[in-house]
Amino acid sequence: MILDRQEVINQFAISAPIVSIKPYGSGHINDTFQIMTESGIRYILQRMNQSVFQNPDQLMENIHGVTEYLKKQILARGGNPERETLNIIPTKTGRLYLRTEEGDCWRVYRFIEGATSYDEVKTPEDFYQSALAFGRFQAALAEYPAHTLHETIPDFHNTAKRFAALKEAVKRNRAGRLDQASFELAFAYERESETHIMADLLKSGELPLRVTHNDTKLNNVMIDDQTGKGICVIDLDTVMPGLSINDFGDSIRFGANTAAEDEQDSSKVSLSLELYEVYVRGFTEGCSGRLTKKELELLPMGAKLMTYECGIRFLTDYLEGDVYFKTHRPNQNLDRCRTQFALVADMEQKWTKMQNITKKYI
Ligand code: ADP
Ligand code: GN1
Ligand code: MG
Repeated sequence: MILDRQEVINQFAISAPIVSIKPYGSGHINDTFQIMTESGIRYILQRMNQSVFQNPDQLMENIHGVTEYLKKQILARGGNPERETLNIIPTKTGRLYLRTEEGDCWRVYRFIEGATSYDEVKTPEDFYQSALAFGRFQAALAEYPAHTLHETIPDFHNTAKRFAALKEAVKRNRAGRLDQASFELAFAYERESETHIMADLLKSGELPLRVTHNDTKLNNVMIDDQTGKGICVIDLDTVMPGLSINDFGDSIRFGANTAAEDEQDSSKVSLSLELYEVYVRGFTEGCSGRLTKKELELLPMGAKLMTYECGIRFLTDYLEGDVYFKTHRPNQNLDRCRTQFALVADMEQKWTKMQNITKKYI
C-alpha cells in the first residue's frame, strides 16, 4: 500500500490531530515538510534521500547518538534541549524512522520555534552568530566517540575522489551537456593538483581528524528571532569524522559570497573580506582554543578548497543530468558551479588578504 503524507505522519508518536502538511525550506537533499497540529505544535517531516544516504539505519543511529550526547551537555549548562538540538520524534512503535512498504524512509523532528534558518546573510552579526554556533558544535563534540559514527556518505569531502567523479561524468557525457561547460571544465582541470592537499595533510598528521558537521551552510543553523543568537545546528546527516577547516570553509563558501549560490550573473560573485573576518572571529571563538596553529593557518585553504569541491560537485551533477542536488530550473547546477568557481578565482586574487586576516586570530 502506498502511504500518502497524512498516513505517514499518522505513524509517528504525535497525539494532536494534524491540520496541515506543507513543503518547507530550501535544502538541496531531503524532501522536507512542515506539519501543523491542532494544538499549535509544529513538526518537521522529512523523506530521507536514499540515493544520497544509502543506509537510513546508520544515518539515524548517528543522529540519535549525537543529539542524545548534546542534550546532556545542554541540560548541564541549564539550556533548553528542545530548542538547542534536534529532537527525533519516534514512530508509534518506538522506531527512529518509518520505512514504508514501498521503501521510502521518513523521520520527524520537533520544529524549532521562534528561530529562523537564513538562506543569505542579512547582517554580519547573524553570520558571526552562525560561526559561533558551528564552532561550538565542533567543540561540544570534541570528545564524542568518533569510532561509533558511521560514514553516512563515504569520501564526502575527499576532493580528489570528487575530481575523479567529474572525470567519469565527462567521459559518460550522459546528459549531452559537455559543450556548455567547457570553460568550467578547464577551470576545474587547471586546479587538479590541489585536490590532494587536504588528504595529504591528514595523512601526514598535520591536520587532526575531528567529529565535524560537514555541511555548514547558513541555512543549517537556527538563529533565535528574539536574541539573534545561533541556538541550534541542524541537518546532522553528515556528522562524521572530518576536518575542522572544511566546516569553516563550507560556511565561507556559502555565507561570505556577495551573491547567491545559484546567481546567474557571476560578475556579482565575490568574497566579502568583511564577512570572512567576521566568520574567522566567530568560528575560532566557538572552537574555544581547540584549533591547532596549523588548522588556523589553513583556514583560507579550507575556504578555497571547499568552494572548489562544491563547484566540482555541481558541475558533475550538471553533466549527469541533475540527479543529486534538487534543481528548480534548467541550468541551475551549471549556474551554481559558475558561482563557486568565480568565488575561487576571487579568493585567489585576495589570497594574501585572507591570510593576513586569519593571522590576526592565530
Ligand atoms: P536538507 O538536507 O535537504 O538540507 P535540512 O535538514 O537542512 O534538509 O532541512 C531543510 C530545511 O528545513 C532547513 O534548512 C530548515 O530551514 C528547515 N528545518 C529542518 N529541521 C528543522 C527543525 N527541526 N525546525 C525548524 N526548521 C527545520
Ligand atoms: C547540500 O543538504 P543541504 O542543502 O544543506 C549538500 C552539501 C552542499 C550543499 C550545497 C548531503 O546541502 O554538501 O555543500 O548542498 N549536502 C549533501 O548547497 O550532499
Ligand atoms: Mg540543509
